[in-house]
Amino acid sequence: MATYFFFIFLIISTKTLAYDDSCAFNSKKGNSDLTVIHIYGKCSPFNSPKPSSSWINTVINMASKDPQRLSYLSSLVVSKKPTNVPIASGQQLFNIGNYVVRVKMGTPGQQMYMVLDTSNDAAFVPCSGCVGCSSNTLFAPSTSTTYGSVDCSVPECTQVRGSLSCPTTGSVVGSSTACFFNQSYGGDSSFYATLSRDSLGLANDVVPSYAFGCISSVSGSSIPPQGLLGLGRGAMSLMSQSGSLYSGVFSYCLPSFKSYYFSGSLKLGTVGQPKNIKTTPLLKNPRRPSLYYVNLTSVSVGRVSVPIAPEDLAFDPNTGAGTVIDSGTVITRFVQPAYEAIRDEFRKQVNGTFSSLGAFDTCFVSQNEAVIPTITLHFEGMDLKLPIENTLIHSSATPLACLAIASAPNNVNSVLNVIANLQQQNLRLMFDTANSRVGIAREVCN
Ligand SMILES: *[C@@H]1O[C@H](CO)[C@@H](O)[C@H](O)[C@H]1NC(C)=O
Ligand SMILES: *[C@@H]1O[C@H](CO)[C@@H](O)[C@H](O)[C@H]1NC(C)=O
Ligand SMILES: CC(=O)N[C@H]1CO[C@H](CO)[C@@H](O)[C@@H]1O
Repeated sequence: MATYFFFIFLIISTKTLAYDDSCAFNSKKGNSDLTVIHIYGKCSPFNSPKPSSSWINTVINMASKDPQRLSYLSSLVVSKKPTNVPIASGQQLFNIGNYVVRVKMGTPGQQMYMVLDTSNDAAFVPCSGCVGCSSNTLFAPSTSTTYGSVDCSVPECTQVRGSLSCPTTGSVVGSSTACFFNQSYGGDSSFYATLSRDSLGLANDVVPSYAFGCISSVSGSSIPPQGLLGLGRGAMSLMSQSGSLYSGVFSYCLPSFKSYYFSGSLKLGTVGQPKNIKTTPLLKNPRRPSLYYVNLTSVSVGRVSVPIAPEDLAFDPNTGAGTVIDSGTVITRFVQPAYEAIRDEFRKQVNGTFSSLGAFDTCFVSQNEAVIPTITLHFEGMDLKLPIENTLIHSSATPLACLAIASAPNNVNSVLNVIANLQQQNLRLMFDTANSRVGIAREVCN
């Protein structure tokens, strides 16, 4: 009897170890809901090695890539030709790995993990035979009955490739007219992809003939193993390519970085979206059609409206200045004068002794969180009061807490404020591209 129980226990525990139901990516909530997991989360295939340092160090580590991400976002907004959407340099394009969803590419569907990227339109997937890709989940076009490469003559080829012209020779797929791009990055590296079409399976939906870049070679430093799902606003984005299926609407709730075991969700389409949600208009920048620009008008710390020069927040399509909501930057960044004004007011109200830790310059011994002032972002028509866990990041080793926002790198292109992941966690952000608005509501999705 005891042996019998032990045996059952063994089966259960083995099963729990091998496969945990909480890691099932199948939607239980709705047909168009996908599970969103943090790249270092328990259910992520990319979580090994599990970060051994404390999570504040993990965040600091991840945030160390933010300056590159910001320079990528900024470099794109100053592009001279409005009709040519530049594809990002690979290093910066792939320098994002925060939250992933599981999708199925092809027929029958092959499981792929893709990073959510609200500031890119195009999608990229590492494909079989890829030279230099570090992934062991590669998409095999040859086993999909619905796969096709895209010809140079189609408009999508120009859209994804920016100002590069189609080559007449050198295609690796055997046709000299296949649309491909060879993008250099990081000085001595490049990646090579063929524009392709195939069915994209998202939860219970299928987007037929979805155009994406099939990566066939990477040289130099390796590209992260996961694919990239472009959720931007431009022509090649998932919303544009899925047309009436989702009516241009999606929302996500990102789980906390800290919650190793939990997942959030990506809801596609109008069904099941929050009904009573405050929204703010999206602003259009023709020079950077992918980005979700919003009108941030002021910032408060506690009851104090922080004195920020209007030009540090103002939207300017010519310079790219303004505020964007991005799923790929780790901590929220304000241009330096705006950040310093917010920080100084915060310090004044917290009245401690402050030290720096990584990207954070306002760390202090936090005794009573109840008296920490609330930071409110005032958008046109919508206020976002940041929950305390989106305002402070705690060190596990010491009693230190840090203000979890930072200054944008102070270089030439530093005109952009970016509302990033850490400030978005446990909120539902709903992007309505058809009606040009974004809504934010509190939702604990951990
Ligand atoms: C892509 O371009 C790089 C240099 O920019 C070159 O070294 C590499 O061979 C090219 N790859 C292909 C497949 O054409
Ligand atoms: C942003 O909102 C303010 C206040 O409502 C308004 O005066 C300004 O024109 C808006 N800016 C843009 C670019 O829409
Ligand atoms: C966070 C904190 O402790 N704030 C205190 C700073 O000092 C003022 C005045 O002494 C207090 O009212 C705040 O509570």
